[in-house]
Amino acid sequence: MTGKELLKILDGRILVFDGATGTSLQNQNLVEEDFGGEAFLGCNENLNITCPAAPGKVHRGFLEVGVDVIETNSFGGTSIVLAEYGLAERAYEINHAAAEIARRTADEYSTPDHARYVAGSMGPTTKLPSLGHIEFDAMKDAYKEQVKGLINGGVDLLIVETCQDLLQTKAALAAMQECFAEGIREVAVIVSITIETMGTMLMGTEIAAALTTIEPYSIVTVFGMNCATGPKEMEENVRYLCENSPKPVFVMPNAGLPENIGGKACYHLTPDELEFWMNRFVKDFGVSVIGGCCGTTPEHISRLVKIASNLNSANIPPKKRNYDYTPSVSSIYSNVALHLDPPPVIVGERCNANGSKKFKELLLAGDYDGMVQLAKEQMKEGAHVLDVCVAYVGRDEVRDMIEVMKRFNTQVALPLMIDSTEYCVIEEALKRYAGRAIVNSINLEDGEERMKKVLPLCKKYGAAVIALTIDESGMAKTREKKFEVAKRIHDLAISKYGMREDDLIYDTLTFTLGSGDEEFRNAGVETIEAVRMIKAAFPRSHTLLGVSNSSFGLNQAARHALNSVFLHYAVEAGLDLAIVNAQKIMPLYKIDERGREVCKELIFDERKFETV
Ligand code: THG
Repeated sequence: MTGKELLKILDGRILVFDGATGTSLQNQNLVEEDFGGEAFLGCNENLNITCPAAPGKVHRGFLEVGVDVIETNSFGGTSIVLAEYGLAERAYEINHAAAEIARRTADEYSTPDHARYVAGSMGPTTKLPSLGHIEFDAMKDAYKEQVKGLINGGVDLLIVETCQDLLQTKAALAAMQECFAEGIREVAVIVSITIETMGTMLMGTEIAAALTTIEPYSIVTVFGMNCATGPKEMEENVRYLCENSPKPVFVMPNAGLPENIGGKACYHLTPDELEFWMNRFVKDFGVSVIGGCCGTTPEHISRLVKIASNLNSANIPPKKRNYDYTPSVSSIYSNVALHLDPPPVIVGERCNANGSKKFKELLLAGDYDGMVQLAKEQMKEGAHVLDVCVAYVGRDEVRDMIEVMKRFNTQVALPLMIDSTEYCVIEEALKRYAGRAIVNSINLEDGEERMKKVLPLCKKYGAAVIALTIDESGMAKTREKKFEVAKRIHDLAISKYGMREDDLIYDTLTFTLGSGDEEFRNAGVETIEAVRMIKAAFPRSHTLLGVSNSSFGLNQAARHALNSVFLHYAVEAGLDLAIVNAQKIMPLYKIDERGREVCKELIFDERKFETV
């Protein structure tokens, strides 16, 4: 089943997933021999080989009560988890077997009136890449093996569930993208995150940040949450998703919060209670796909089937899908919209080896913790996003970026902008960033060369991207030329590279205004007017300027004044984001009238004087 086919099915009905696999297997009181010996006791995935009747029985239990989708017994099926039982080498075989068992059982129950589907279950593994437990590529490769086993074994779709670290989720999604590109049959994908009782994912990720990070992935058809709590505790997050997600929403709660009784997790939510909450989520909130996680039995799930079958396409509640979602970027913790009211989004400029003496010195000293401190300072100064550039002559930019990203990912709460001209630096950064980053930048200086390399990375990791108005003939100077280059990038990025209008942030180039150079007399006004033209033509797109460039060469006081006045007029023309020193931007009333006037004349080329 492709993503399109899944969406089509969801147009007319609610889809019902099965209930708990793990706790259902436990309830079969399986013994050592079933698992294939003492060494494998508790390895549920090995049962696919040693005792296929056990997962088969779980599937039957749920198919009997009428579910639409059963999940394969492969939650812990990556080599990462199987290694704990010495079974890493058998990962492909185990996943393939899990898929075959589920496929065979589902097919037995499938009728022309009621198709039964198989979802390949992919758990979070036992490692958190954001904490350095495992490298992104190693995790991605383990997931690739699982994906191949599941798809070749016959699943209809894949579900990455119980996600705890968005970097783990990204590794799973990168694995799928690579498999599909290698010719493995493409199937629909569901991503389901776990919000712990404290209200965030295990890594501290808020629901909005998770949605912002996963939403850009075009291979993901459905997004939602499962595990950790019962439905009651999920209510506010389910409401958030239904109001904000452009993708249909998935909810699969536990049978309440587990209670530890004699070392065993016990779940107490009754089928009545589950029915009450899920009915509310479907009918009042607009959830599209429902199921049960830990502790949910066929009796619980029969109530979900009842909810779904009471709704036919005539009375199906409108599934809320927010196509007018707010384009945002995100750190591992929280998100920031790409347009704020009042504007602009402030992008701190100081974590730049070429733009800050202090950052450069920290970099040269290898003082990565000091760099984290500088990032945190900018947050206190009012920055919303941070530009990060570690390019420095004579240093290994890839290595420096890796060291910085490993720390910034979890230690800096603001979303990051990855500022580099090197593709491999960009990719190594994106691989270590759990949130949704902005890539700085693409242009048409060498024709499509740079877009061809960078945009697939943006797609692969879900990043937004800055597009500079530079083409084969150089930096665009007039508003018309800036707009023309922006439009060319816009059309290519969308039609050829699958980007969306709101993934793009145009930079109409900030030249130095105080240089006295005749060629740049109009530079300020042309840059600002180009912002206006782009916002008018592409209303869902964004604009950005590196404002401090405008005042290079002037004294400090003049720089602050000119930067502030330039920013003021650019924002008036529709600028969304500005790379600035957050601390040094002043409201206009703090600049004396004469200063304001001189800056304005400089920006709009109205000068009545010849020197500043
Ligand atoms: N567009 C995009 N990205 C950009 C730029 C742009 N990235 C880099 C740059 N331009 C924006 N960042 C800075 C950072 C610092 C300064 C200017 C632009 C700056 N620094 C002081 C100086 O050089 O005098 C030094 C301050 C210090 O040492 O503390 O002015 O346009 N997409």
